[in-house]
Parts: sequence; C-alpha cells; structure tokens
Amino acid sequence: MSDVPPSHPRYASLKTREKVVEGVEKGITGLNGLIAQGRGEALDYLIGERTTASGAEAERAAAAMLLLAERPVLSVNGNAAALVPEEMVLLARKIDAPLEVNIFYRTEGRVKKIADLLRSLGTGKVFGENPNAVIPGLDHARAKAARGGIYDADVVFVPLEDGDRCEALVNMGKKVITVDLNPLSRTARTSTVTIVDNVVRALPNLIALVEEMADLDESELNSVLAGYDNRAVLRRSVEEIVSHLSGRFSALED
Ligand code: PTJ
Repeated sequence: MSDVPPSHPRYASLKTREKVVEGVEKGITGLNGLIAQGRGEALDYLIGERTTASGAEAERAAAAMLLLAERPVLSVNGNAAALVPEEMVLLARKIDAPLEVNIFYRTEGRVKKIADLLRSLGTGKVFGENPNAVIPGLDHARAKAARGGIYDADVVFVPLEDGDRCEALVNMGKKVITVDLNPLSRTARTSTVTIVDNVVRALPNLIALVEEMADLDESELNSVLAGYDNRAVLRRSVEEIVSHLSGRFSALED
C-alpha cells in the first residue's frame, strides 16, 4: 500500500484502487480490470460513494434469493478476487454455496491463481479450473462452465459481469444477481436482481443481510421477493444519481 494517510478525503477510494493494482501485480486481475475499476470509480462518485436506498433494496432481494436458492453458485472474476476475496468466501459459507472462477479474459494461469487464493482463504470446493460444460450462445472461452457449478445452478451471483454472459445465463433459465455500478449497462438491465453499489460495500451488506434473514421461513423470504421489481429499482437508482448531482451542483452555486 502507498503511504496515503487514512485522513485523506479519498482514502477509501484510493485503497480500493490499490487493491486492484495489487491484483494485477499478483496475476489475479487482468489489465482490463484496471479500466473497469476506473469506470467503477467514476460511477461510484456519481451515486455518492454510498449504498443508496435502491441499492439496499436490491441487496435485500438478493439475500432472499440466495437463501431460497436450491443450487446457488457464486462466480468470481479477477476484480472480485482483488477486492472482496474474503467476503466471497464468507458469503459462500453462509449460504452453503460453491464458488466458481469464471473470467471474461480467460487464461488458465489466472484461473488457477484465483482458485488458489480462494482455497487459501478456507473455501472447500472451487469450480472453474476444469470446465466440463458450455453455456449456450457464447464464444468458446467465455462459454466454459462447470457441471455442479454455474452450469447446474438455479441462482448465480456474478459481480461485475458482462452483458452477453448475463443474458446467456438468463436464457438458460437461471436467476442472475449482479453487482454493477452502472444502472444502464446491459448486465444491469438483463439481470434478475441488479445491485447498483460498489462491490466493496455490497458484499459486507449481503453478508449482514443473509445473517439477519437466516431465520426467515420460505414464505417470509418469498414475500421479500414478491414486491421486488428490478426495472423500477434501476429507474430509482438513476433518479438517485440525478438528485445527488443536483445537490452537488446547488452546493457549487451557494
Ligand atoms: O477477470 P475478468 O477477465 O473476468 O475481467 C473482469 C472485468 C471486470 C475486467 C470484465 O468483466 C470487464 O471488462 O467488465 P466490464 O465490461 O468493464 O464491466 C464491468 C462493470 O462493472 C462496469 O459497468 C463497471 O462500471 C462496473 N464496476 C467496476 N468496478 C466496480 C463495478 N461495479 C461494482 N463495484 C466495483 N468496484
């Protein structure tokens, strides 16, 4: 870590950036992960670098969906592995789900490094190193998936996913939960539940919600989901950006 002091106004954001840089240096995160992080930082600035009300609502629905799932799987890419590896392992443990390394810019070396990292953090089974199934409708490298993992899952949690694969998973009949700071992306619009929040806030929130909701029965969890409308939540997240920005603009005029 660089010597940025915790008192620096952009400390949290700079620390997050450094984790992604460190991920690249360790061969866990792809170079494109830096570009994605930069885009994420800009969008996070627009939502006010906080979990918005619509983000919190999506997180609640996601927690209920994960708890209700019969075969949930958490997908890990290079950015999630750099930013929230412990949290992904902990969430997997809380809902008794396997993790699968499933990356966009696939190299076998990077898949192994991410899987090794997850194993070093105490996860049991990690899928992804030996894919033995193909997601229909995608080109070869990105179509790779594992039986018993994403291929057979009923609910897939895929933070920072790309639109194509998200759509392909939905077309397979799966429920897809994503975390994407861009409420207008194709991923955001295609997913069953889209959490418009930074993955570094979304994961601790999800873990807390899963703990809080662990004692709810099936009908109580279903009633959390019954009132959930992803399109409406995305619309509200755009409105929250607009209102946050107009607040900032008014402050400039004062
Ligand atoms: O490790 P790989 O090969 O699987 O590659 C991972 C990345 C993220 C590089 C790859 O999937 C990619 O290129 O993704 P995109 O198309 O850039 O989309 C990433 C989306 O995630 C964008 O909409 C970003 O705004 C958003 N994003 C970036 N950082 C964060 C984020 N969302 C939540 N939290 C973040 N920290």
